[in-house]
This record gives sequence, structure tokens and C-alpha cells, in this order.
Amino acid sequence: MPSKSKPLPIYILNGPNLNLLGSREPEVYGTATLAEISRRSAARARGHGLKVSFRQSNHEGDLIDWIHECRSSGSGLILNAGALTHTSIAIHDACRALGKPIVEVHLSNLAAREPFRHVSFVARAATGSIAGLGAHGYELAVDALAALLEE
Ligand code: DHK
Repeated sequence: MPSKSKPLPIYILNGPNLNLLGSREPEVYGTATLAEISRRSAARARGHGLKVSFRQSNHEGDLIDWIHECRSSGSGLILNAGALTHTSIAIHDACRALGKPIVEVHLSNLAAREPFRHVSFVARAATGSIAGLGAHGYELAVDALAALLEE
């Protein structure tokens, strides 16, 4: 009998300053650290039979390289590009070239914040977006991506 090939991991990529979660403006971003979010995301993904590649970088080029890597090595993408969400056409273009489902996630409610956070170049290339639900948003993003991958 042919063996069933293992599903590729989902990529969960995090941009600038998200390494500071837990101590960075907790009233805006909550108290969960990125390590906690990583653990919770992996546990949620396990429940869907999925593995996670969870990463963070403060450098735009790293995020672009990882999105390119996801084209062949990932099944889909959850992306919190931090402030690059609002500025990076290069990340937008990398997302457009991915050809796999993308769920944009933000801890804070961008629509309720400064006008410069109301524009998202990621949202234009994403399948859907989750914002304002804190760390829980990552688990919901895993659920959403799992459902999209089932389709
Ligand atoms: C995280 C950031 O670092 C900000 O630059 C974005 C996003 C919002 C978040 O809410 O997760 O504007």
C-alpha cells in the first residue's frame, strides 16, 4: 500500500519587535511572550494533525526569504509582519507569489489604532485577517488555516 506523505508544516512568521512580546506595551499587545504563543500555536496545530515552523525576525529580508522558502517547504502561512505590515510592498509581493493560503494576524485591533496602522499591504495579499484578539488570534489563525487546507 502506498504510504501517505506527511503534510508540510505551516509557517508562522513574525516581524519586527515581536520578540519583545510580554514586556512591550502590554496594555496594547498583552502579556504573553512569543515563546508562549509559539507553544500554544504548535499545540493547536497538533490538534489538526499539523506541524509548525514558528519564526521571528526584525529584518525584512529574512521574512521575504522565509516566505519564499514556504513556497516549497510549507503548506500555508500565518503572518504577523509587525510594522512592516503597513510599509512593505516587498512582503506584499512575496505573499502574492506564495500561491498558498495566508492568514494575517495581529494582536492589537488595527482599526481602532493610529491611522498609519489602518493600511495593511499584507491584507491585500492574504486570504483573510484576524486582529484585536491578542495571543488567542494565533490559535484562531491556526484553526482558519487548517480549515483552508482541508478545502
Ligand atoms: C504588531 C506590531 O508590531 C505593530 O507594528 C502593528 C501588530 C500591529 C500587532 O498588533 O500584532 O501595527
